[in-house]
Amino acid sequence: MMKNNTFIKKKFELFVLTALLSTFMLVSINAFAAINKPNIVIIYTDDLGIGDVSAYKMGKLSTPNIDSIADQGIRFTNGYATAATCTPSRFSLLTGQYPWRKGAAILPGDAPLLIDPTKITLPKMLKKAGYSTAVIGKWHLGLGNGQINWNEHIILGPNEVGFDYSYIMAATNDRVPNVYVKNGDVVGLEKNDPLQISYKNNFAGEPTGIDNPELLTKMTFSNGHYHSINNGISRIGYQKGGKKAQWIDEEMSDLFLAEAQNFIKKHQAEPFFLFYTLHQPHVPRVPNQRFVGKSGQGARGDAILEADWAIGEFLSTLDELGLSDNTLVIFSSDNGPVLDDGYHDESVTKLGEHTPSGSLRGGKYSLFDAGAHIPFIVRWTNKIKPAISDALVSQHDLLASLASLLGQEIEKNSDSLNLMDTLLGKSDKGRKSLIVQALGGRTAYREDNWMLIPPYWGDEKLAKENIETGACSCYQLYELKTDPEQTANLADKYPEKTKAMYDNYRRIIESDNN
Ligand code: NG6
Ligand code: CA
Repeated sequence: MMKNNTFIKKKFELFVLTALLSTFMLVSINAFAAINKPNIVIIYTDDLGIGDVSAYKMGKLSTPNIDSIADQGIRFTNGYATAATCTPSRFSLLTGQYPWRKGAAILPGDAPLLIDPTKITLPKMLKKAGYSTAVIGKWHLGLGNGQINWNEHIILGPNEVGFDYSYIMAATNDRVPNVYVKNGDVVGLEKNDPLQISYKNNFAGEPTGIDNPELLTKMTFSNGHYHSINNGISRIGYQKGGKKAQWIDEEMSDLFLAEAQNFIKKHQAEPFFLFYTLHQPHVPRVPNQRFVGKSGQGARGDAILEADWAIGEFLSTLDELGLSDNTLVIFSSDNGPVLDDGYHDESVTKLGEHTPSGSLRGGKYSLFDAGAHIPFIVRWTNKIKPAISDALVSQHDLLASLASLLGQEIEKNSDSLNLMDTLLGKSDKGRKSLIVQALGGRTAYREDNWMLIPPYWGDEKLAKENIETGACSCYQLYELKTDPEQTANLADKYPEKTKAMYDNYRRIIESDNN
């Protein structure tokens, strides 16, 4: 009996030891994984200027939650999107390739998928490294093959270029279709009310902004945006049917936030990559009632406060799940700011002293610096020391940088540079040069602190948007460090510098990198 008891005791001890050991090993493996594979979240706003983020201390809005990312991270003062408009910037961020190599331009809502599904993308690379991947929010990179039937499952979209999960608006909030698409299916569509989309002709009997102004109950258009009406606002393009599936703008921010929170809750036990692409402050700016009037700057300011709040809630969820220390958070915007982008929404009249582009010249669409010079902040709590970096970094460097962090090989792609040490604050060396794309596929060239704008003919100003295009029949050369406002064109003063930069710029443009 005694003997038997000892035996059982021994066996139990062995069991406890084994259990402890395996728990220890599991914890170690997790800790190892945690060090090597941080979760990655890119929080990406739409048309937010560098001066809109109060951490940059340029404007008059207060964005405490975005600022908190900067307080704990590295705030880049020379961070860029590759373009001054949405589709090209997003294309580059996801593919690591310059947008003009692909002729990327602002897409209509029924455009086919722009990204080649056979090519490497950021989410594909991360999937290979063992990540669960999702895009939640604005897409604007095309869907399908050009012949979309919105009532059937849509093949060719985020899920075909590396995202395990997608919950998106197809294009922009001012373009049809005004519905959400979840993993290739329109959400909430009813069989007896099919959705039809056209960018050519209206559907018989459907009201439009131009013909039925009495139906524009929320805001009126100032430029374009006079086609189909949804939620009292007319948009670009025609849509018919799918009434139950049509979004309510006031609910969009909360919905994307809830989706983002759900995704990280669901995937908290594994490495995840979330591309959280907020729609603010793109037009039409229709924040939830909770934010209306809160900025004193009209709908644009209110929409930014709404976005900042959502970002705060999202960061709190990371905290509550105990994930903050193991999550690399990258905050940025797809292009620079614009005030009147097609609707009367008091963004101009109530702007006051606020400066969305800081002291930079131009804005969204422009070849001048405010077009693509955007807020860019990287946080990895307790891993990187809070700092400000003046290094030149671009969103399309994330592919090569994160691939290097995770030991992933990527196909030869000389557009995307590995700047991981810089992004983590271990180096202050950025890229030497960068090409940025403006409206109409025009490009400008930055090298060190110099910006060269080659000659372009055409309007010097977008009249409605009140933004300088940067077009001039002359060469323009600016020194951005001493003259960030781009007031002094030094091309005539430094003809050799101008020529040398032009040659370097052409060399990149002509380089074969597809
Ligand atoms: C422009 C729209 C503008 C906006 C932009 C795309 C007009 C007059 N203007 O053509 O409102 O939708 O396209 O913005 O229609 S972006 O941020 O997605 O690039
Ligand atoms: Ca944009």
